[in-house]
Amino acid sequence: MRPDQSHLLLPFFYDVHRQLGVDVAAWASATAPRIDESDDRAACRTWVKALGDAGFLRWCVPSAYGGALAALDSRALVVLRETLAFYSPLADFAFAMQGLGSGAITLAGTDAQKQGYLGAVAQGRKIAAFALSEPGAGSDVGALATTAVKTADGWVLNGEKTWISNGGIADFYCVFAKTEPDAGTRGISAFIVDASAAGLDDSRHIPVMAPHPLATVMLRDCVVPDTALLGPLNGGFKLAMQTLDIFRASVAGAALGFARRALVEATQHAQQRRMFGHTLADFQLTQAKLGQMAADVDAGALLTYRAAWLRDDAVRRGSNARVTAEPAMAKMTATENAQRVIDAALQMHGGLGVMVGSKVESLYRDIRSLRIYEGATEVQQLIIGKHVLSTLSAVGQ
Ligand code: COS
Repeated sequence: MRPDQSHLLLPFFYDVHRQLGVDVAAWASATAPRIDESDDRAACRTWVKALGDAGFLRWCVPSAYGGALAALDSRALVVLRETLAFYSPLADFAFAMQGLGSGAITLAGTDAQKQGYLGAVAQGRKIAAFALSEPGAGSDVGALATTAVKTADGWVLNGEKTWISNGGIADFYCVFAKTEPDAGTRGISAFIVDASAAGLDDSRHIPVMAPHPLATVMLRDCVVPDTALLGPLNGGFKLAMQTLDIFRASVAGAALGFARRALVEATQHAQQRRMFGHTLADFQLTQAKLGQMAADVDAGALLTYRAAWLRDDAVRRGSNARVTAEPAMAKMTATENAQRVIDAALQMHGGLGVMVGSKVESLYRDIRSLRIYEGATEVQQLIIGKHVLSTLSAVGQ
């Protein structure tokens, strides 16, 4: 089965993205290993190795450190995630977390930090994780309570990180901690913490409805050297937000992959399933439903490609202007629309749709967390709302 990739002809994309889309679809449909995903952690490790061996993880880092292009390219991330997600949500997850977990190093690392981690990420030799959320700080990042205290030799970290993707299998974590506990978002710094660091315990696995490696990470008097500080002291909140600005558009890409797959499954089912002497596809009710689903997919897709293009164009022009509201719009719309599209596909399948093991049943579980992680839909609404207030009030003056 191959996804329809006619959207790659849109002017948002260059030939490098078009070729990438074709290559990853060919790999995922024919060459990629068939992986037993019953153990999510073992399967994710296998996917990271397979994606590394195939060269696709090179798109997660810049070329100076073993990557595919000079700078991290949002459209490439979107194309890769959209295509991988069409075939395997766990392959998409394994790819995405290598990018998200190392993204802050790409954006703000020293040369030594980049040398130490990015090449290994691109080859699949080191597994990366982004450790921001805490039991009391999910949407409200400024409320995080993990502390990093300066000592003569480095830093001592204490706290609890949770909902950490790749927790338990990561080789290193980009940990966000308070270095000035009373300064809110202006008192947070980032650290690279190796999983082998004394005082780090990532053994608490969190089982979820669409299995993927997720854990709570405890930091108890976890000592890291001065060289572990990532980016400016107390600049961690902005670094986290800049990282999310890039990867939120790619979450939208993954949602598109799920939604496109659901649309294919629904269409094929509608053309084969017979009832009342006709195929399901013969009924106007079905045609209307499929029409709505296709439009929902394309609405999410256009916002996603715009967000990725805007960021890549800003990087190309050397602009420091933030691209924040557009990825938020893309993530919100693509994930919410994908949920609706998948629900409609499941409904069209009738009883088969809820049968454990059917593709639409697993997609129904796979899509759900995308509306929550990397900023829930409500957070995206907040970000977009603030942007509207600031830009439209400026227009009115
Ligand atoms: N890029 C750069 N700087 C940013 C930024 C971005 N995308 N977003 C905010 N900032 C800056 C602001 O300009 C502000 O700077 P100053 O202190 O210099 O004024 C500072 O950061 C604080 O911004 P703001 O006041 O908007 O922060 P809030 O505490 O109101 O938080 C939300 C804003 C809710 C949008 C933010 O906390 C968020 O995105 N939360 C969700 C986090 C998330 O995705 N969690 C999931 C974990 S990852 S799986």
